[in-house]
Parts: sequence; structure tokens; C-alpha cells
Amino acid sequence: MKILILGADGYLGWSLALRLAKRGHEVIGVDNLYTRNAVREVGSDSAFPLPDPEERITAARKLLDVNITFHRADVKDFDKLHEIIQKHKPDAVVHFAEQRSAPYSMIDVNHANYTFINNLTSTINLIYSIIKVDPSIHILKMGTMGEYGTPNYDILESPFVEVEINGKKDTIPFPKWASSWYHWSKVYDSYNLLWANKVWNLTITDIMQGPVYGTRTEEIVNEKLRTRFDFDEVWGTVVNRYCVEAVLGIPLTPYGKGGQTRGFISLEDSMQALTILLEHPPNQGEYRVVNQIHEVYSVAQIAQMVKEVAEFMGLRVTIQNVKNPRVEKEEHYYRVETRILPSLGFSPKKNMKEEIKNIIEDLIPYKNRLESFKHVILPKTDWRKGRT
Ligand code: USQ
Repeated sequence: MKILILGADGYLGWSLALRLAKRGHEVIGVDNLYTRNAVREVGSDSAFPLPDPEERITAARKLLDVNITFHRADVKDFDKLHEIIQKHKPDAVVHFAEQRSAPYSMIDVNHANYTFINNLTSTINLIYSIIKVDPSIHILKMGTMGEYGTPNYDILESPFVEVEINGKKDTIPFPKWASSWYHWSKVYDSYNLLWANKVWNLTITDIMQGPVYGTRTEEIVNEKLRTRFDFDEVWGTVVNRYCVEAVLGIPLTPYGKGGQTRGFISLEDSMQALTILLEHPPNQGEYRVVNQIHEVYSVAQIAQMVKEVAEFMGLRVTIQNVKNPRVEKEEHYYRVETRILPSLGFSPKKNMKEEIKNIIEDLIPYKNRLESFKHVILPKTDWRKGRT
């Protein structure tokens, strides 16, 4: 297949470019390198030094014998995006080109607006480019489990649900209740895609993925092929952050009571899942929603797990719950239906405990580099205070 990846320079985007290219697909990547700059904006950087896109592509050619095409472009620019899609006429477009940090979206009005403008415009531009070029192109869009929030009922893998109000029944989009401007931007994206599917019969997979963790995939076999790895309070996600905290000897930081429960997936298993979804697209004209998680844990349980593994590896680790900077439930019900991926042959290969060991092993050689970013680890972005 010919696959265009929007956001090909990111944590998932680069890993997926390598995976798909290695499987023999023709891969074209697009990125404006915004994340690199936005991470520097908060005084941080990837744990592993990142080569430029051109250097990475050369390394992929030499080490994996694959050819990846790269365009430095901003998908907010409709004409540019349309031109790229028109030029390559892909079978599928993967849309990762969104501002992906909840804390970043909550910093202040500018960051909230950036998140909405970037995320919603990019999706609308993609919809219109595809209508113009070829409405049969499959859109694989990265949504998030956080669109649902943490409801007191099961999260079904269905775009719709039947409701009864005052004795009358109807079918409505599955209820969503996000907990940051970032997560709300993904809710609106999902509704926009649902609408595009209704109006133009577009073929869409909307992935609801939980936080991803890990440093390794089958293709990341050399330092030059590494994907970015964020750990600061704005861009890092919980498992990856705890591993960096353990390496630096900083107390692990569950927020609040630590009962916040999420569905997690390793980087390797996320690659497997995304590849399966691309290679088994929905029927033409179908809008498919897929819950992409593997293990369910609370952030307190994960802290215990990281402590156990890190201590086994000879590190000294403590856990110190910190005041929760976010507005979210700290104790709640959480049950997610995951039916579609297993039915397509998805079978997770990794578990969190083993991966934590691999992450820590990969981080230890970079301990000195990480030391200089110690000041960006404790949470400073407070949902309630949000600068005005
Ligand atoms: N948390 C801690 N301690 C930390 C960091 C986070 O307890 O040091 C808690 C948060 O309060 C939250 C949970 O861990 O309850 C998850 O936070 P996170 O920072 O790992 O992930 P989140 O902000 O939800 O966003 C990440 C990605 C986002 C993706 C989302 C999937 O940045 O792109 O969409 O995970 S999900 O969480 O399912 O919405």
C-alpha cells in the first residue's frame, strides 16, 4: 500500500513510518517539526538526541534498507496538503499531525487556541483534500480514550448508542466527557469525522488510544533510529515520566490520590495495532471506532510497578503523591470494550513490567543528559490556575 503519515516526526509517527516501510509499504511522511520546537519552548527535549528528519531517513535506508519520502509541511496549509495528497494519491492517510499534550493545551489562552486551531483545521483540511482527490482513501485518525473521560458505565466500541428520553428512543453519538482542551479538540474532531462520513461517505477509522509507553519497536534497533521520548510535565506521559524519575532518583509522582485508571499500550503493540487497522481497512464508506488499549492500571499501581522493577535493577526509588494539577476523577469505574482489534488478529506482545525494564535500561546511558532537565519534571501547569 501507499501510506501518507501526517505527523511523521513524532513518537508514534516515526515508529509507524519505520514499521510500515519495513513491511514493504510505500511511506510518505509529512511534518512541520512543531513538536520539536514546542518541547523546547517548555525548556525540555527528547531523552534521546533526535537526528534531523533527513538524517533519520538516511539511517533507515542504511540500517533497514527502506526508503521513506519526507515533506516538511504544515497541514494547516490546505493548498500544500492537497498538493501532497494529489501528488502521491495514497491508499490511506494516517493523521497524527495534532498538538497532543493535555497540559500544553491548558497553559493559557494562546495554547488553548493553538490546540483547537491546529487540531480542528488539520482534520478539516484532510477531509476536504480527500474529497477533492479521491473519497475512497482510508483516513486513519488518532483520537484518544480521553474523549470518553471516565464514565460510570462501560465504554463501548461503537460510534453510537441508543438512548431513551421521556419514553422516546433514538440513536446518538456515544457520550463523551473530556478533561482538557486537548482532549476536547479530539472529541470535536471525532464528531467532524462522523459528519464527513455521513455527508461524503468517507472511509474512516477513529482510534481511541490510551497513553503509550516504551522506547523500543522491532525496527528501532540502533541509536540512529530512535523515536522521540518525552518526560517533562507538559509532554511526558505517565509511565515514561516515572521511568525517567526513577533513573534520576527523583520521587515518582502520582497526581492526587493516584486512583486515575487508564488503558495503556506499549509502543510496539501500538505499532502492531495501527498496522493491522491499515492493512484491514473498514468497508468503503464505513466510520469505524476502535478502542486501542491493552492493560488497565491506576497511576498508583504503575508507580509501584516502576519502583519494584527499578529497585530490582539496583536503583533507589521512592513514591511521593503530589497535589493534582488537573481536574479529573481520582477514583472511578473504568471498563473498556476491545473487540475489533482481536477480531482482526491483534495479539499484544508486550507487558508493562517488561517494558519498564527496557525503558530504564535504555535511559541509563542518558542519565547525564536527563540531569540537565530535572527542573521541568514536577508539574507546574495547573488546570485551575491557567494563565490568562
Ligand atoms: N499522571 C500522574 N503523574 C504524572 C503524570 C500523569 O499521576 O507524573 C496522571 C494524570 O493525572 C492522568 C494520567 O496520569 O490521570 C494520564 O496522564 P498522561 O500525562 O500520561 O496522559 P494524558 O495527559 O491523558 O495524555 C496522553 C497523551 C495524549 C493521549 C492520551 C491518551 O499525551 O496524546 O491522547 O495520553 S488518554 O490518557 O487515554 O486520553
